[in-house]
Amino acid sequence: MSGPDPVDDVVATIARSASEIRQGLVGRRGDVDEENPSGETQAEADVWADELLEDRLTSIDGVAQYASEERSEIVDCEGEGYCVAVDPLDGSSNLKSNNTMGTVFGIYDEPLPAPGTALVASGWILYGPITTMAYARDGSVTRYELTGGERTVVEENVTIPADPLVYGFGGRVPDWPEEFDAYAREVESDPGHKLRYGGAMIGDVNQVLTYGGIFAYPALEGAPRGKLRLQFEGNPIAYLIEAAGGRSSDGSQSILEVEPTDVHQRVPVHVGNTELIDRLETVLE
Ligand code: P6P
Repeated sequence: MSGPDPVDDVVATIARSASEIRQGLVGRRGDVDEENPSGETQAEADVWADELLEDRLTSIDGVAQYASEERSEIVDCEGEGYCVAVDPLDGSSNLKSNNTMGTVFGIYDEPLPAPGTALVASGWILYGPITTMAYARDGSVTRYELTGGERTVVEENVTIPADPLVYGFGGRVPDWPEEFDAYAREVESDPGHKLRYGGAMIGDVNQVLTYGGIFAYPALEGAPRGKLRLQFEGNPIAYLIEAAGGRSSDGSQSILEVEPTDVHQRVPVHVGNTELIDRLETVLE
C-alpha cells in the first residue's frame, strides 16, 4: 500500500482553495505600493493569494520548495520532496475590469529553478463564469469544475482540437521582430482563424486548449526574452498543452527544454497546435 501522494495533495489543496481565492478577490482589487520581482505593480489580491497558497502548500508533507511570481525568494521547507511553482493570480491586472484570470501551478521533481522536463504535473484554475481547472499528469489532461471546495471531472484525456480556430498575440505590434510580424499576418490572414486576446495568459491559453489555435507572447524588440516567466507560466502551460497533443516553443525548441538560470527568468512563449508552432519555428529560423 503506497503512502499519500504529495502531488495529489498539492493539486487537491490548490483546487480546494480556488473558491476561497475567488471570493477573496472582492475588496482586494486595489494596487499595493509594491512591485513583484518582475517589476510589475502588485494588486492586494496578488499578495493575499500568494500568502494563502504559501501557507497551505508548504504545510504539505513532501513539498520541499515553494516559489511564486510574487515573491523574490524561494521558500525552502523541511525535508525532501517536490518543488511547487505558482503564479497565484495570473492576469490580476484584469481585476479592475472584472475579466478572466487564473492560478497557474507547476510541480517539479528537482530544486527550482528547474527545467520543464522536471515537471511531474501542472495545471491552472480559471476564474471565469465558472471556476474550472485543467490538470496534466502522466501525459494526459483532465478538466474539472470547482464549486465550494469540491471538484467534478467534466472531461478526461482532453486533446487540443485538430483544426485551429483562435489566435492571441501579446506585446505591441511595433515591438514585434519582423519575422514574428510576418508570421502573425500569416495566421491572421487565414479566414478560419479569429482573434481572441483577453490580457490574461491563462484565459487565452485555455481558449487555445478548448478551440485549437495559438497563443504567443513573443520575444520583442528591446525585450528578447519576452514578458512571461519560465518557472511559473511558460513551463506549466507548455507541459499541459504538450500533454494535450499540442506543441510549445520559445522560438526554436520546446519551452520544456529551456535551460533554467533564474527563478524569475522570462521566456518567449508560443503554445498551440503542432502545425502552427512548427510553422512559427520555420519562419523564425
Ligand atoms: P500585456 C498578465 O499581466 C500577464 O502576465 C499575462 O497573463 C498576460 O498574457 C500578459 O501579462 C499581458 O501582457 O502586455 O498584453 O498587458
